[in-house]
Amino acid sequence: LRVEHGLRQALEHQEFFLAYQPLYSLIDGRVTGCEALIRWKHEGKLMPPAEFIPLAEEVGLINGIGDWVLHEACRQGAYWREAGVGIPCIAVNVSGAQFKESLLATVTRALEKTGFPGENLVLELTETALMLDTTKTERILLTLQKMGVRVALDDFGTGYSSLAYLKRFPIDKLKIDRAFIDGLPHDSDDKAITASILDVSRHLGLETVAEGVETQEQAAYLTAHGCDVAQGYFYSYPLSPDELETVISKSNVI
Ligand code: G
Ligand code: G
Ligand code: MN
Ligand code: NA
Repeated sequence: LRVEHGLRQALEHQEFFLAYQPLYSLIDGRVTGCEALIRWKHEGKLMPPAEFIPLAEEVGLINGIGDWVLHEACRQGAYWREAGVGIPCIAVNVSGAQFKESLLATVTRALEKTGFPGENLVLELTETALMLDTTKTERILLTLQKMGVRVALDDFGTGYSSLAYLKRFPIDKLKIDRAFIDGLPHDSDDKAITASILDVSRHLGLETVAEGVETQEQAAYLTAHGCDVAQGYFYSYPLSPDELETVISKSNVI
């Protein structure tokens, strides 16, 4: 209850901020973009989003928070473009409730207000979100596609009937859940699952992003099996905007 109360005031008191984790091309090593990750400093301590995001969904605060996240990521992205910092795209996580209720309006407003181009925005959705109402989902995704906004399926492989979604919906990227990256390159189940996802992805013409890459061996396995992009502590932790700028200037992105 105390946390819920804190969460209600957090937007007002500007206690949220975003960290940005860079994504690396496994083909040429450049930074292809970053994922925005919300952070909440509550009573002097960082509260993990895995705890407060589900709470925010439960108590009806997720739309307000999601709205803030999108505006802030687009504001930062527009600033980076203006400043000549080459960040090809910014990925933003969208929760299921937000997807259903207010996503299109929020995205439209955020892009208009900040001047950030839709082509530089990626939305990370989960299979659970897409499952809520497939007709509505299809309509939302087609509208996003018209706006140039790309969609990544997050935590891929942990949800339901993943392959049916790939066939039905306009999706651009798959993010292989880090649960499957963990055991690479030794665990035979993880190897089989990862290789299969990469295979399907290639045949469907999707970009594949591996999450939670923590070792050189994992990166080598993924590169050898045709994964396009990697993200994880092996490359970089989530960073402040300033730290990300430094990484970008070293990685030499156009
Ligand atoms: O950021 P980690 O750094 O702890 O994130 C933990 C979980 O919280 C992940 O599943 C991530 O997708 C989710 N998450 C992080 N930032 C956001 C956000 O801005 N919005 C939503 N809906 N989820 C987020
Ligand atoms: O579910 P989603 O992909 O949005 O989750 C992103 C989460 O993964 C964030 O909590 C982020 O901090 C975390 N993360 C990013 N890289 C790594 C990694 O290499 N290892 C682990 N364990 N977590 C990671
Ligand atoms: Mn994500
Ligand atoms: Na994930």
